[in-house]
Amino acid sequence: MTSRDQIIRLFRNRAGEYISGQEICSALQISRAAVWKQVEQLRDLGFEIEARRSQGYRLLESPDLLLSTDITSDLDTILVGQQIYCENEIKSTNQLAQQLAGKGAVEGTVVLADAQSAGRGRLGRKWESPAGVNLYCSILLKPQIPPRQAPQLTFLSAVATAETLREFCGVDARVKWPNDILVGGRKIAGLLNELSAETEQIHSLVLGIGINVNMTSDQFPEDLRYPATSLRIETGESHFRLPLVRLLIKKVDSLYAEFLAEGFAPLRRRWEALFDLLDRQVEVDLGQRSITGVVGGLEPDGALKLFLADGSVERIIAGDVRPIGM
Ligand code: BT5
Repeated sequence: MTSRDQIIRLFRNRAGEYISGQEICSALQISRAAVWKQVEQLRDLGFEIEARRSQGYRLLESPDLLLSTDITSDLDTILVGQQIYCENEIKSTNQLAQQLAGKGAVEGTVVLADAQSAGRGRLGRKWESPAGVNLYCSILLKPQIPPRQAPQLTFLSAVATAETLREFCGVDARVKWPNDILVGGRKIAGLLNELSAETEQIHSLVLGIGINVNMTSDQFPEDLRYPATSLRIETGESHFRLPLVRLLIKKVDSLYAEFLAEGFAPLRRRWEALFDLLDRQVEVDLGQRSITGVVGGLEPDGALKLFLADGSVERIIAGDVRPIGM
């Protein structure tokens, strides 16, 4: 732990109390001048710290920063979040997670960034990633499952994200097949899973999760594929990202443990409970052609089951699903 992390943890553990300079010196094993320097650096980051000559230092306010020391404190997960990287601005958290995987990073490693300069969507699309307002998160997994089952874990990040948003602030987050998270029909989060595998074995699977937290309407470009929203737009207030990311990490951890122990079935049930197009008439854009039918749920492998008017059943592996008559 760095001196900065230690001092933050000390302040957090003694919320509202003055801590003497001497006590901080001995806890961190640094000089008084170094303590002062640390305090100044924290102030530069946006921490409000009061200093009183006879009593010491007291933390008054913390900024909405993502610091690994805060995230890991009493996190109590089985696997996810044992190692956490919190970056300022990087190209893409998925890209860094893949690089770390190549260097042998442990399963469950989490990469977070305050901003992304080249946030990735699917099929080479871009993910808008302004600084300080949203969550950009990648989680490295190494499941011992055949690569053809890897798409099942797209449903894991979808369920984790939607359940997290619902529990965090009560928004009616829904899943859209295969991997968007919507509130009131508007996209609040996007998911991008990236796989590195050979025929028989998965090397790494990076779950990329982007959640619009405090983004305001004027921060969205006009040419988005679908209407977009954020937690702030939906709830009318801004939210601290720290408790949100902790909840998300815990959720991914418990769902992954459940997936490893019991397979896809429980995840599929959870996903279907968050999917509001079940039994609905939809149009599916397959690229070259579109088909219409009634949604019959998920197949065991994650494909979407569609009942067509002629009585046949179509399995959709990839495509864009839109409800008809909404
Ligand atoms: C996605 O792609 O929805 C996947 C987005 C994954 C982003 C996360 S952030 C952490 C991790 N690191 C990364 O580099 N990526 C992941 P797709 O379904 O292709 O949607 C992309 C489309 O959504 C774009 O073409 C825009 O039209 C729209 N879009 C872009 N930014 C958005 C935003 N912040 N909110 C809502 N819609 C957005």
